[in-house]
Amino acid sequence: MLSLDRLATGRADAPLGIDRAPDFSWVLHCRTPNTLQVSYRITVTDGDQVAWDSGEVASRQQAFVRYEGAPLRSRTRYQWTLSVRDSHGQKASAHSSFETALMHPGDWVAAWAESSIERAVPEAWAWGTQPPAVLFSRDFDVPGDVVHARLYATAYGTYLPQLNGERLDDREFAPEHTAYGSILYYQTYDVTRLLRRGGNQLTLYVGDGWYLCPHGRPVMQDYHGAPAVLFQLEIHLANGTSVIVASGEDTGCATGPVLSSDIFRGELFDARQPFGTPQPVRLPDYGYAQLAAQPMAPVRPFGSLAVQQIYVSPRGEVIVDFGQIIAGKARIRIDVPRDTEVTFEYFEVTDEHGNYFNSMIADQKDVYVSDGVARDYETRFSFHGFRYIRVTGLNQLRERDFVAIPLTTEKADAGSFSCSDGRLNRLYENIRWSQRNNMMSVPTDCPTREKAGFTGDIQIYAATALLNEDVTPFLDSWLRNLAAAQADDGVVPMTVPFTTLYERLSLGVGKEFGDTQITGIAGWSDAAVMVPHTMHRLTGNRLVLNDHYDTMKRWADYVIRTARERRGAAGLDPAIDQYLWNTGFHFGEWLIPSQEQPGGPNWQIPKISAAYVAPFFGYLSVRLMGEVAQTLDRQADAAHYRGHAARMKDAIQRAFMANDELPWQLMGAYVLAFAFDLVPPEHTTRYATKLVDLLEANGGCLDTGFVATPYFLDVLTKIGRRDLAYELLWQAKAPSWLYAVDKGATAIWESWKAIDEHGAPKLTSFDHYAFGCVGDWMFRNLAGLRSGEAGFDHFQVVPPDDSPLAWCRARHETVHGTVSVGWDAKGLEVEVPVNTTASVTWRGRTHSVGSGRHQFS
Ligand code: RAM
Repeated sequence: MLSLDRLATGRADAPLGIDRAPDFSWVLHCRTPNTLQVSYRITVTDGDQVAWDSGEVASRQQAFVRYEGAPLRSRTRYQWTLSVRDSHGQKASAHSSFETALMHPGDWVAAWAESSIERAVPEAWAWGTQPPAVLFSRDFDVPGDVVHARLYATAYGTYLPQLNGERLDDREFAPEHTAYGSILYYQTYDVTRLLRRGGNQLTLYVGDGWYLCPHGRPVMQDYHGAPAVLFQLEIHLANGTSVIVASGEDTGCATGPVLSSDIFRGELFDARQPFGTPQPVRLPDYGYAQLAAQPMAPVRPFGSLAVQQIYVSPRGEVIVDFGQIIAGKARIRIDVPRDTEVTFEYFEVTDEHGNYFNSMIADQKDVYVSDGVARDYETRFSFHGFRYIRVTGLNQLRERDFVAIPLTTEKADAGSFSCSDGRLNRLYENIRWSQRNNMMSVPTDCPTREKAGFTGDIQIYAATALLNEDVTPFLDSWLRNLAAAQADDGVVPMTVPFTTLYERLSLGVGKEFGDTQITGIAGWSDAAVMVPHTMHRLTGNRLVLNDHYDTMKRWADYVIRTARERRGAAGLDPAIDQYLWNTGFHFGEWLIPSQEQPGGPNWQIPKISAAYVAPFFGYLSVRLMGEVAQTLDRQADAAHYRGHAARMKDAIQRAFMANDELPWQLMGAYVLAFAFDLVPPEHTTRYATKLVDLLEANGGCLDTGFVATPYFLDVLTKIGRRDLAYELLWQAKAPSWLYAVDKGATAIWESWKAIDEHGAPKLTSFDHYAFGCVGDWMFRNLAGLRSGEAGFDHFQVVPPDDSPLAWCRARHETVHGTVSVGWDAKGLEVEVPVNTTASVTWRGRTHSVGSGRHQFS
């Protein structure tokens, strides 16, 4: 029997608060083997009005089907019915729904309410100098019984909403980190249950968040530096009437116990401080054009962690250890006399003796001052990256008084990996933790020092991210922000959202490279093309290519134009140079381990390695742009970018590959040359030998940084040395993945030698997902599970026949359902979801299979 489930709108189950044409997906189940979908039909209705009838569409598509009906009306719950026919003539149907929010700026009647309380100008990075959080409040009457109520709300700052003293849900950091100059999300809440007949109070407690933080300040015109809220509560009563309660002149503002709130560093909470009498607000006209309904799930707690041990360090510090690096906060029972000041300092690793170690440029700290009342305290407007807390001011610490609460943008789990080597399993767990810890509203580099949406980091990590979790809405949201951050000339900044800190940094490093304006960065800005391309490759999502096509194209055009118009420093023949992107600032092969130096980045590396990183990545972006155009059937563009990529490849070969070795004796140069298929056939053997020589001369350890590491193991396989790929993965000397595991890492380190042989930590991040990119290779080459060119509608299972492992299992939740692979000495078991096919290679024979469970021995 055919059945349907997981009907999703925008990858979510019956969401509230849609303001764009949504896309639909579903999963089919059927015990009959070899089942494919033959057609689908979607009808979307609003009461008895049909808003869209797709008609019967002969197609196997079961995800990313976009609504194409009548314009959607605001505040409407639409029902949708799906009917599917399969290849055995069976039919099934199912229903779901979604609800629109405010589709038009004109739907907003609320006025912006801004705090009138004087704000001291905070200092960047100085803990405790940010002004108090502001409580916006509105008292109102509900003149009847409530049948249905929605709150639409947002803020400049991050807000915590409560109705009659109760939190509306468990989300954190609304309205999320966005390119505030053009995008500000608003949230939709079902508050029916929390309202009562008669007097009610709505409050929004607003901390500085990203928007108001001096070191997170957005790059935008008309920045306004005060907390402000916009809310519209729409209440439908049993008597058929409705009431709107909106922000405006009846909103008051006051400060209270949060005396300083800094999302990067922590907060100062003085429990003795009551909220003041509400003051009138200002009513600035910030308009509604920037508003968009939050298009993805919120940041939420992801379970909780108990204390593993509390100990006194050699220096006499009291340290609470949760055994795992997380990003989030702690809930702490505090029961101390009035006026006692308690300090919580969060950190990732101890020094080699077990003492507190601050690996960051500033503290991560919360301070609580007691009013004498026992309570559970948790920071409201900040999060920290930590495994340990150093506690001062509390006597008699009890393990049960501390709970760590990991926070992350909520996403459906989409993967698992396990094998006969426990160290690889730990590596995989570390990857999962770093992924969670670095997806707090936007993909970040680390949850501690910078909390920044570095474009390079997610470019490197996107494939692994997609195999582990359903990050589609999350990345799609980030790409909207990327588009907003893209400059008129096509430049994509180093971070998205772009903040003034990174704007200054970009201008500063640019000067070193002879530029007075911000230029695109190879391997970082290329995220504009590479992230959507990777999303399509792993999920078959054509919408993402369509929706972001202009951004991608503007980026590829920037590369082409920059190469043509600017001559590089090497003095190459202009006929060649015009196809090489070889000017401007680049991070290059960022963090090559042998070139690292104590105390900060080695800025020589960008200079040297940019000479190949920029032309190679420029070529790749243009080539991928050609593929994207082809996928979308835009033939003229496809021919244009393909032709251009061919000329770029030819120029690269003529400029750098005339000899039997590359001009740079860096592993990364060879890795990328092979990875991007740039090596001329006559040099393949020689370059391969060269790469192997470099690896062997380095004691079998990699010496690649950010941009080449993701390709290293694949390149070794490509040159016929899978044995060396295994050696690299199983390498335990630094630098290597397992070195970190052996040193007790519980997340992925930023630097390969973050902890030295003697256990001494460096000033670096211990929670950076970038090098976790190896997860993608592990799925493909240890488990042997590989997507097709456009998702898993046809995939491959190719367990290695020379694996050092005794067994391996992996699972991936595709848009079609669960794919799983498990093999050991006895045989192979593969699960192929309905509406997919697979080719399975086992013990030298290839089998074509359809849906069902298959065993091979
Ligand atoms: C560091 C970040 C990030 C990297 C940049 C270049 O500060 O942590 O990982 O992308 O620099």
